[in-house]
This record gives sequence, structure tokens and C-alpha cells, in this order.
Amino acid sequence: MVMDAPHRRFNALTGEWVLVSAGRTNRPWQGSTEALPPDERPQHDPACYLCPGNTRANGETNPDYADTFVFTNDFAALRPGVEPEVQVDGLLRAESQPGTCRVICYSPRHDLDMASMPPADIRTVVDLWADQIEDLSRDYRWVQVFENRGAAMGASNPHPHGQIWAGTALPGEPAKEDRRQREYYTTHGSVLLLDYLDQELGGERVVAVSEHWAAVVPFWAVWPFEMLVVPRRHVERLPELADNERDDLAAILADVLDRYDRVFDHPFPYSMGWHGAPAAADHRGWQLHAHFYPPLLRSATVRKHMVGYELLAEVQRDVTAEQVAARLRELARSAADA
Ligand code: H2U
Ligand code: ZN
Repeated sequence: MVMDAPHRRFNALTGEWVLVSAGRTNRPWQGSTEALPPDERPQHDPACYLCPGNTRANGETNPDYADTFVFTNDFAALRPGVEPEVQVDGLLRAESQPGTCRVICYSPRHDLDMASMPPADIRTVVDLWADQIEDLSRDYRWVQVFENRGAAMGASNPHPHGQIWAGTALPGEPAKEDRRQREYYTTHGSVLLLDYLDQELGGERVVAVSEHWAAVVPFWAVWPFEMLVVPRRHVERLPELADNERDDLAAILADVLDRYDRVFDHPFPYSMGWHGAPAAADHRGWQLHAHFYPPLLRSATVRKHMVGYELLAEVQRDVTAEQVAARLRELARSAADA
């Protein structure tokens, strides 16, 4: 059987392949569980540049915010007002990139994170994501909402927060997904990710399903605990989500983040972010989804590195998506803990 031996899997969303070396290692959760120092934080940290009332690097003082807070990144990688300009010199090609970067605080509480926030507060973040995407999509073609959780993913501060980078270009990753979803829609007249969900629901790669959402370890996952969170009806962009779908999203996020934290009994680092249809064009083949890319492999400190063959030839994984999905499924919060 092809799946028991080393094989390659096709990523239907990007058109890339991943090498799966099934059977090469033990299941990841049989690895050691190292005792890391407990992550104890005060509700307010006078030294935190995201806490209410504190002063940021640029001298501005944060308001005494009660739920969420958004500000333009003081060290933005993109900024507005850059003149559109293209420069070509033989093979040397460059274009200017106007844009903006914002920081979004999920909560005034320094000691929380999305995994420990109640679903009602996560819902406030969902609304914030939607409002920000709607607002920035007026000026920018691609609005990337994302979060780096944990120092392992480069988060500079444990205060619950995410970022938004918006620019006039369609960056590489969404450009691949745009092409694949567009081609699929043209050929099949249906939405690639919805057809994918139809094939997956009830199957061995599903982590959690609710009325409006599904969380799966995609067949083509590269990172060990990678996950895709997808609405079950056709939704192109996050701001289109109805009230009940937003509540349900908050609930499934709380659920899957709790499962993540149980894998190694430790806050699970990840980069996550939303992919919805690019602004202002016909994108009927697009389906909104969130990617979760956690770096951990065998313990709270042993991470996967993208090196060697992966940099030079093709990305690779040892444990299969099915093994990981089974583990995440069994880590459901019991009714007693909820
Ligand atoms: P990360 O933790 O994901 O790195 O996000 C924090 C962002 O906050 C980071 O991009 C910005 C950094 O540029 N920042 C400010 O805008 N003001 C500050 O006073 C410190 C950090
Ligand atoms: Zn803080």
C-alpha cells in the first residue's frame, strides 16, 4: 500500500508536493515531556508595551482599553504613501510595495492568550479580524491577518496579540492558492476546498467538526501538527461570516487550541493566519480558511527544522497526517473540565 511506504502527497491548494516518510519515527507524543518553567504572568505588566496605559517604543501611550486594541506597528515592514514604481534591468526586477502593518491586542489581560480566553472574548477578536479585513481591503489587495504564538515562533511578547500586514501586491503563498482555486473552479464549477471537505468529513484526518466549521489535519500537511480550519458553506472572505458562524468559529478555535495545549501539556507555539479571497475582484473559487503551522515535533522543545533535503529538494514529514489527527481527536476536553 502506497501510504505505508515513503510516498509523496500533492497539496491541492498550492500545487506543491510533500514527501511523507511513513513509519520512519515513533508517534510524536511518545517523545519525552520536558518540564518547562511554568508560564506565570501578571494580569498587567508595567514593562509590557501592549498592556493598557503603558508606553510603546515610539513614546505613545496605549489607551485604557477594555477588550481589544489596534495600532499601527511602530516598526512597520510596509508603509503607505510609497510611490508605485517598477524597475527592470535585465533579470533584475523590483517594484515598490505600499502597505501598512498593524498590531491587534486580543485582550487587556497580559496573562491570557487565545487558548485561555473564553469563547465570548474570542468572538470579539473574530469581529475585530472581520472589521480590519473590511477596512484594509478598501486600499490593499492582500490583507494578511496572523498570529505568532510563543517565543519559538518569534513572538516578542506573551501578551495576547496578533498582527496584520496589508499590501497592494498578492504575495507568493496566496498567489499559489489563488491560481489553484481559480483553475479548479473553471474546470469543475465547484469550490476546491469545499469538495476537499466533502471528501474528508467523517474521515481519519478530521480533528473537530461543528455546525458551521471543520478542523482537519490536511492530507498534504507539512508541519507535524498543521491544521486547516474551514467554514462548511461557501464563504470567500471573513467579513461575510454571519453572527452564528462567528460564535461557532470562536467555539471551534477554543476547542482546537485546547487540544494543541494538551499535546505536550504546554502552551503550543504556532503561526496561524487567515486566507480569504483577495480584495476587489471575482474570486468565486476561493474558500476562506485559517492555517495553523505549529513547529513542534516530539516534545515542547523538540521542533521540526526545515533544512537539508527540505530546503534543497522538497518538504518532508515523518509522522503522517492521520496519526496526528487521531492524537488531536482523542485530546478533546472532557465534559468535566469544560
Ligand atoms: P510579534 O510579537 O508577533 O513580533 O508582534 C509584536 C509587534 O509589535 C512587532 O511587529 C511591534 C513590533 O514591531 N511593536 C510596536 O509596534 N511597538 C512597540 O513599542 C514594540 C513592538
Ligand atoms: Zn501585556
